[in-house]
Amino acid sequence: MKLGIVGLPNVGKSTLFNAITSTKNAAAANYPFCTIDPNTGIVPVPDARLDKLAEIWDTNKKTPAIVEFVDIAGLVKGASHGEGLGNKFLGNIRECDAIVHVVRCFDGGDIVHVEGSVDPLRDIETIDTELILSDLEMVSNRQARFAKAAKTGDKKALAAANLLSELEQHLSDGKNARSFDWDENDDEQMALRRELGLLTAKPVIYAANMSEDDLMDGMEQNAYYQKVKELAAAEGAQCIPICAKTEEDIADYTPEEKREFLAEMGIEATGLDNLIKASYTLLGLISFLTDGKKECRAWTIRRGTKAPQAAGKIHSDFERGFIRASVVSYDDLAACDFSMANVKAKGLQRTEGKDYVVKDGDIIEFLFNV
Ligand SMILES: Nc1nc2c(ncn2[C@@H]2O[C@H](COP(=O)(O)OP(=O)(O)OP(=O)(O)O)[C@@H](O)[C@H]2O)c(=O)[nH]1
Ligand SMILES: [Mg+2]
Repeated sequence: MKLGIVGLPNVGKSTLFNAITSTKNAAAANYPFCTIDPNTGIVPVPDARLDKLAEIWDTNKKTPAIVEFVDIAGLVKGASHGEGLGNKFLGNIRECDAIVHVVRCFDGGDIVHVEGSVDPLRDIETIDTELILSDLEMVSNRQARFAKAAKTGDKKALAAANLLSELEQHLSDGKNARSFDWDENDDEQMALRRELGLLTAKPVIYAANMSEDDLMDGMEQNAYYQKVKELAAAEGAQCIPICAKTEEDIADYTPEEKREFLAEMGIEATGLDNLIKASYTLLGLISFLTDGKKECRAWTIRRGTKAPQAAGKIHSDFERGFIRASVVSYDDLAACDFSMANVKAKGLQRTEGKDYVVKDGDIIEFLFNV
């Protein structure tokens, strides 16, 4: 499961990637198309719950959940027709499961903007249009193929052809595939949707990239950000304010140095951790926790996963021989002052069976027998 960092050239995608991955692996410089080949990085997901458990246990090993980010080249107008290596770059996005759309929300005259001015809504539209056009081409091709197959009386092909006709119209109207009226209960439709791998069907988060000054003055005051936030809200998407440049500068600070820096700036936290957490959620992922002196660990599962399959993440024997799970939610533990005695006294330690749907922040011990 990975997220693609997408946007116009020179808006700060590689800078953000370097900040997220705490590396300088991606070349970030003030000229468009600095990035051509995608950079890939594995990023630990910040989790205060895991930190707290590790502290309580004075654990030997703390293992966070991870998520993968891909820094993709900038898209320009005409990308869907191959402009600026467009087809290659769109292909890189197709391989991702979700999108972080970086939008330039800082002025700064010396940083080149490919369109000559700063206008986040126009920029978002430019990118969306290219993604929609690329999807449209794919949907039209597939529609024609299904329509041909339907002529032989193939009912499935006919249903697919009709669905894709509607989708084709929807995209032609300039709307993205996310907002199409999919029938989530129709397995064949969902399978077709997955198979198509449409760019605009992928979930998206907007990252509003602001200047260092905004970080100090308060990011809410940035008018560009407010516009992006409104647009995101209308789409039901999240918009996270960040200052990629500063994040990159402080990426290799120690936690103490970071705290000092934030205190000096008069802020509590930067946007980066929020962005990583939101990205993880965007992928439909949650974490359950295991704890102990030997190791405290956050395990990644898809939302909706049942206890035996969650156990299988730890070891296939756990799933095969699953008997039951002993579960305490982190929030309950916290509410009991982190005392297991209190948790038990209040009956908050639950025994769950094979149909239990694991929740984010569950601390679990599995009982199994093989
Ligand atoms: N002032 C300011 N400059 C930034 C910020 N983020 C990025 N930049 C600068 O903008 C320029 C472009 O940044 P990159 O990260 O290379 O941009 P990109 O989106 O990866 O660009 P391409 O790979 O060419 O598509 C660099 O000179 C960065 O230092 C920011 O938050 N504030
Ligand atoms: Mg780049």
